[in-house]
Amino acid sequence: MDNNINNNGKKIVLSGIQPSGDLNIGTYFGALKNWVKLQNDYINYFCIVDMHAITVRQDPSVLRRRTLEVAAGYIACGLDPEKCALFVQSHVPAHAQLAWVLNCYAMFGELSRMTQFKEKSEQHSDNINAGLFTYPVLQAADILIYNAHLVPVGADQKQHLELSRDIAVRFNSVYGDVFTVPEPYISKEKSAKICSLQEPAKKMSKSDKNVNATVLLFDKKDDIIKKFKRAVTDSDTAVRFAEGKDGVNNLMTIYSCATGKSYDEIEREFSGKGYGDFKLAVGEAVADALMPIQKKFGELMSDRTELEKILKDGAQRASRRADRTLAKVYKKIGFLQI
Ligand code: ATP
Ligand code: LTN
Repeated sequence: MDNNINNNGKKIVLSGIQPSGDLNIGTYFGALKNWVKLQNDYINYFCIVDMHAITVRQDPSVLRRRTLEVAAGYIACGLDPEKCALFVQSHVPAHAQLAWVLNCYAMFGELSRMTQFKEKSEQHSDNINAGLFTYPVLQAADILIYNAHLVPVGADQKQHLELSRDIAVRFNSVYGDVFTVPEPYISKEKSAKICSLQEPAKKMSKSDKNVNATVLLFDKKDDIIKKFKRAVTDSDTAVRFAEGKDGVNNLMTIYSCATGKSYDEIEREFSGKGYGDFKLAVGEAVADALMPIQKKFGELMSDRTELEKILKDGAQRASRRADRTLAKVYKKIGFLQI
């Protein structure tokens, strides 16, 4: 019997988002919305991974503000602090402690193959630091320290999840069954990859410098509509999901995420209409879907004491579990216990 499953038969879920930029509809439709769906059926740990964020330069005061905003964003999107431990990664030191140990079980060659490392190295060629290189090891520590069974992420994180599994299996093969080998949970729906509105072959990214490429969770309705109006499409005129129509495909995906309509329904709805009508409808649907989230976010941000209390409680709950795993690992590898 798996001793990580509690009396109600519930397994463990863990995931995280970097406070590296403002939350956008990519992180919402691609990740957060799925976390909300899972929260009743699992024991949940959701963190704000501030230690990952500093692998690229951050302004300290902006990082502090964003960390709180992402926390408020989690709750505004529907995570319930009673059902989930919501916490900041740097508040639970066991993540960094386990990461050091796991560094010694992750290979230079496998880390060199990580596409996120290669992409970020190109984007930040003046700062290819060691933290950027070992980023996936800290991610493995985030996951393995809770013995998480399931890790809900967007499609871009598949490779990091495979590495976490490899590290767990490698460690277990030396020391016995210490870690649960985690499974990725990547939505089968197209929301697993929401793309940039300006370069629709690329994923919509929090750290994109082009403001028209991303729709922020807290953008005003007028701005949302403007951004969709400017979205890159193609020289065809028909709203249909097809190869070579990345821009329109992405807009159809976003519209589908916001309204629950299928691609067939969307094609029928806009048959005979042009891209102008379609873009306006997408903008309005997204603005409507975000409205309740924005309202809740405003309320949460106006009570910082309450937000800090939630994060403190989350870190305590997380630490209790994380410290147990760390103690077991230290013992297994032969660190002196006194
Ligand atoms: P950065 O641009 O700073 O690297 P990011 O925008 O990629 O950040 P993360 O914090 O790295 O965002 O990702 C948080 C979660 O959201 C991950 O599970 C990731 O897979 C998912 N995610 C992020 N962007 C998208 C997207 N455009 N489509 C689907 N899922 C996404
Ligand atoms: N690497 C992820 C963020 C992240 C994460 C995690 C996701 C850090 N630690 C643990 C799932 C589980 C990203 O770049 N999107």
